[in-house]
Amino acid sequence: MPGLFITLEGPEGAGKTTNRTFIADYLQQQGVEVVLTREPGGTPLAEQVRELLLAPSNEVMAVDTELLLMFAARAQHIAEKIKPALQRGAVVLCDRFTDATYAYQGGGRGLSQQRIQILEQFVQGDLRPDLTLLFDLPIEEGLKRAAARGRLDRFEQEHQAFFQRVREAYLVRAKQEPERFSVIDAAPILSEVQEQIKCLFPRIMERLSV
Ligand code: T5A
Repeated sequence: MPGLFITLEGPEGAGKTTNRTFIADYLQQQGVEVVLTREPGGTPLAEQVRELLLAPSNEVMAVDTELLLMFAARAQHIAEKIKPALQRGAVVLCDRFTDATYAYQGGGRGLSQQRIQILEQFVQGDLRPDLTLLFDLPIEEGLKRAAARGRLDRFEQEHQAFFQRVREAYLVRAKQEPERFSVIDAAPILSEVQEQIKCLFPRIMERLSV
């Protein structure tokens, strides 16, 4: 497909949403069509599934239910928004995608990679991100930032060890696919984080002109 699929990943409060806007501003100044989106969510139906997934509840959600809902939302998101945008030649900037499933449902919840891979292939076919920015930072710092915004969602109520496993799973994936991943140190002040991101702009523009 002629467009470019860029995903932003990382633990809670890492700065993905903040920096997605920063990247979009730069690309739009270059005359590039940018589609901003997120997971779970991104379409009206998938946003409804997001509500189910994030709402704190007294009923414990089975891990397989959580996994299937993530991929159900993703199937809708890909069909309705991501693929049409990529076919038009747009840059899709997506806040979380399937690496989050490997990190949270795999690393965090302990589901096997093979189970996730089966659904990834079923739902996505050949679709994979072209570039993934992993915003990495100590768990305590990210949770502090997320907590400062108010009420915690179902995931944010997890214990520290869960997030530690999530962080580690992300870092393992980044090591396995160094061509696709760029790891950003998300701990410093925002301007320093954005200096690191700026270094990626030539690479993104180059990919767009190929
Ligand atoms: N999930 C998702 C799964 O389990 N499996 C999956 O397959 C998928 C797709 C989604 C949840 O769903 C789970 C993971 C998640 O728990 P979400 O709201 O999309 O939830 O994800 P969150 O990580 O919770 O989103 P956040 O908004 O909390 O984190 P962001 O987007 O990384 O951070 P951001 O940009 O909103 O920043 C948080 C705060 O920190 C400040 C910002 O101003 C903001 O107030 N900040 C900084 N402060 C100081 N220094 C910096 N460098 C800062 N950068 C940002």
